[in-house]
Amino acid sequence: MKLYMVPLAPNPTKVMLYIAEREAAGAELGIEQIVVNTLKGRQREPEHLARNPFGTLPVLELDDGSYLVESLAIIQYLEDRFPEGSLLGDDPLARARARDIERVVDLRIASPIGAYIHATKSPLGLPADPKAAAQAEKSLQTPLDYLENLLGDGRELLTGNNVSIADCTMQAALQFARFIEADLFGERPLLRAWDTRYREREAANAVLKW
Ligand SMILES: N[C@@H](CCC(=O)N[C@@H](CS)C(=O)NCC(=O)O)C(=O)O
Repeated sequence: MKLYMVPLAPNPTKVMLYIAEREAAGAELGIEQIVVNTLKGRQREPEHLARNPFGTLPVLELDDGSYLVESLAIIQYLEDRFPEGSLLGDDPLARARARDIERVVDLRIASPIGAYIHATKSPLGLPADPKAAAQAEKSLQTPLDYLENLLGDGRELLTGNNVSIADCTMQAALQFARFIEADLFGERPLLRAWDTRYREREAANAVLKW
């Protein structure tokens, strides 16, 4: 299999972190990673549009030559195809909780972080929009409080003491913020401590560049 990706971009990064976590735990997924340079607009060229007409990353090329074009579906496929040592585990409630927190992170934190970045110091060169940045920062407060409260029970990581897709999605979003040197944690010591802990992991060292 081949993963078409680009370092730094959040959706590819969450899949890259997922793969690195599985490999650090001993899984052999056999995925070659290929960079599609979005700064040069390569994702909009015919070669990539033939893989994914939406021109986005990540894309997973399967052994039969077909493609998956959504990051969460890619992760779910790898969970199902390589179930031994899967990140979600096999307890239905634990799986639901991991997915629940991951969705909160992706929809309520990663999206506003992306909006904040593009409204302040866009890597794509978009014009600054202070009003949109303030709105994005405001909408981050409740979901960040939610995570701080979860960590209040002493858990090591976002879903419990084992790594989960929620940690991968959150770190992918935070890397994007670190790239523009934005600190969006506020007064949330547990979240800061979780961030430090996560970034010491082998998978984080292998994938995160910022
Ligand atoms: N829902 C998709 C979103 C993919 C997406 O928007 N990827 C961004 C990078 S984080 C991208 O490829 N942007 C380039 C573009 O839209 O031109 C997923 O989760 O995979």
